[in-house]
Amino acid sequence: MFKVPTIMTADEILDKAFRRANKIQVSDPNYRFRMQKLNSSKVDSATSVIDATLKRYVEAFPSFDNIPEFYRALIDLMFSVDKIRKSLGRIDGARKEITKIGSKSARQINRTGKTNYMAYKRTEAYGRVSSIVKALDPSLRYLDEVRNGFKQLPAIPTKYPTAVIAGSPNVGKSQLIGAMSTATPKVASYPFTSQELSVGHFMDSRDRYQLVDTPGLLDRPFDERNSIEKQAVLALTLLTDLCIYVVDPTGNCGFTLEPQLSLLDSLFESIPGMRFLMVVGKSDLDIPDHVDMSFTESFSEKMGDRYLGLVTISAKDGTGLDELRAILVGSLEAREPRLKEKKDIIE
Ligand SMILES: Nc1nc2c(ncn2[C@@H]2O[C@H](COP(=O)(O)OP(=O)(O)OP(=O)(O)O)[C@@H](O)[C@H]2O)c(=O)[nH]1
Ligand SMILES: [Mg+2]
Repeated sequence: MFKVPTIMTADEILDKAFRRANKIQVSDPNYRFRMQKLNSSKVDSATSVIDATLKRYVEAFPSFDNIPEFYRALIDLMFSVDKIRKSLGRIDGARKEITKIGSKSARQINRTGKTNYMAYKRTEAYGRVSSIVKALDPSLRYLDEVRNGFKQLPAIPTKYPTAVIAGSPNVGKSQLIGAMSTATPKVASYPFTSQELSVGHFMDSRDRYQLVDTPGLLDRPFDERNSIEKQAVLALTLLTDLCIYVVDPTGNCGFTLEPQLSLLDSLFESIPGMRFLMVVGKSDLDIPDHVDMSFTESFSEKMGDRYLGLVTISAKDGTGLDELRAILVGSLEAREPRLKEKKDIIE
């Protein structure tokens, strides 16, 4: 999604530049002019190659002010936006300095009559340029790592109204995303958690809506997470402020209601601003008699306007899915402006 070319090391850049310069041939019957042309062209060629190479790198990186917040947060998590910016700044500064050295040296070469001095000026320029490029090596290597990291970013469009799906393992999250989606949900990888996200879409008469399932991220209490995972969860809040919380009261998932509700509690406490829509699933199965279904009242009280209500569904026979879609469409339209990204980096 961010197309950045492979970034060469300092030595590779210098090799390329000097190899190009060494191939230069000039013709002039006059020895002095010939030497002048040869030395100034070599300096010019070497510094232009370096300038063009570094410029291409700097321009290939996205401008972090213009990318969706979700991606900026993930990149900041994997690397450091500040360090990337500084590295790019250093490279751009070096590039300008090298261009200056190139034109100044070429001018000096073209002004002198002494052929020894011409060669000396060229060697001197090479030396200065080499040490500047060599000093960039750590920045170049860092940016190449960042570039490789870009490939791991999950490909999730940010322009569609989005809801994230959470709930204990086996409650039916994947099944729900499949039943709601118009096409087979796509799977995207989520950096550092080695988790995958699955992304589905559905349409109402006008717009496209997006559902994101996060296996392994929102199915355990937040406190049991390491800090990377916590931040990964928080990055999700830049994508959406609506969470579909799936509860399975039938016991089919292997959990009673109690741990499922305390997970919801933990997500509510730890993800600021997230609104929750309770989805009670597997309605095609019987709920055991001892299960107390009055829990919803306390949630509605506790969560206030962050509680969007309850829908009973079955992903298996389709019960309640239309109602669920209608509630999502209504609630997502009222979402915060910050979540409405103007730009998108996914086609
Ligand atoms: N009867 C019935 N079974 C369902 C329904 N939804 C899901 N299941 C079953 O429940 C099991 C778990 O469903 P998944 O959709 O994989 O659950 P999940 O929440 O994605 O599970 P993890 O990804 O492991 O957290 C599967 O065997 C599904 O067939 C439903 O509406 N009715
Ligand atoms: Mg699943």
